[in-house]
Amino acid sequence: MQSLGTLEELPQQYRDELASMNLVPLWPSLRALLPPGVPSRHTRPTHWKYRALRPQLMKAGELTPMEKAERRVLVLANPGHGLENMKASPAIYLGMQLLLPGEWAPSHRHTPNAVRMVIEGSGATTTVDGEKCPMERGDLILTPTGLWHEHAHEGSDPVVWLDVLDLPLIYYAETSYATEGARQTPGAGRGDQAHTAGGVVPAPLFERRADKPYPMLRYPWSQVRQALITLAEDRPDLEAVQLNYINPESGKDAQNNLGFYALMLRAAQTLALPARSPSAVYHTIEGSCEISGAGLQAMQLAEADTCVVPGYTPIRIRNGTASAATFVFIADEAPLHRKLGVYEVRS
Ligand code: GTQ
Repeated sequence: MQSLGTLEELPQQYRDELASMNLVPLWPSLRALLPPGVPSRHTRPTHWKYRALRPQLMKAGELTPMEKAERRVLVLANPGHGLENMKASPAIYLGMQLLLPGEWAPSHRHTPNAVRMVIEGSGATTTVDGEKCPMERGDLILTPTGLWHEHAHEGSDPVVWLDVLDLPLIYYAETSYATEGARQTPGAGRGDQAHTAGGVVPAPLFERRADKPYPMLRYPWSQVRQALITLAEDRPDLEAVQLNYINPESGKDAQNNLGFYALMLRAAQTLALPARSPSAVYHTIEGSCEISGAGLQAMQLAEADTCVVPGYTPIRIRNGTASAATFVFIADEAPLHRKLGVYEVRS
């Protein structure tokens, strides 16, 4: 490939004149902007161990009362993006949130889309758009763009969950903001009861329900786990036992920009995942696994661990147990890449 002229080759006076006119020559930066064949990525493979992180989160519970935090979160920041930028990947924000018994995280709504993957504890609820969604381990709760949400905890032990937001993308687009609101009065519905069986949806007066853009707000782990096991038993020929969290009314991704999946690794299974353009986050709901690949230091994910892998990286994901299934929650940027027209799978 032809090497191009550098900035240093240009007379200083010319460079200064261009800068004073808010002009920049392209050619010294062209190869960095459009590198040959594969993009440059800031995202570094990064592993956050729950066992190491948990005590620091509990310490935050002692140091900072809810009134001073609003959301008591330790952000899982990718050093490749600079910790202060609080990104796991270009479009994904990850946070570990703690709610102590009796606490309440006040109602607000914001432009970024969020989901919660519950890690431990029982008895908390997230009220989303007036529906009080129970939060139990492994549940996925959606708080899509613009919907009011608040968290409360009536149980007896700390509750911890993983927040996954498209915040870096929405912030980059200069569209990130929040509005504070009054405590919601929950109405009917707990986010999951209208769509408990696959293939059927509520049909009031035989019309297809279309009034809510996000009709399902809670995906109970007990049901998703059973669906994975049933699928695995029914289809021993399937290589990947994986489910996509979707909007049951539209059949599209559950949210606009990030994709969410539950993967079951059969006992002793190793799965090869091809290089794809999106960055992806892996979180072990149950069990353990190893994620490895060329140029990637192997990451041993214990239960409740979380890691991120940059795009365009082929990986192998191996069940850490020979005798039991491992269940992995995955979040990626595939819906965004499809909308941008840059989604790619390389074999
Ligand atoms: O629970 O609403 O991790 O607004 C970051 C921003 C959680 C939340 C985060 C938020 C929330």
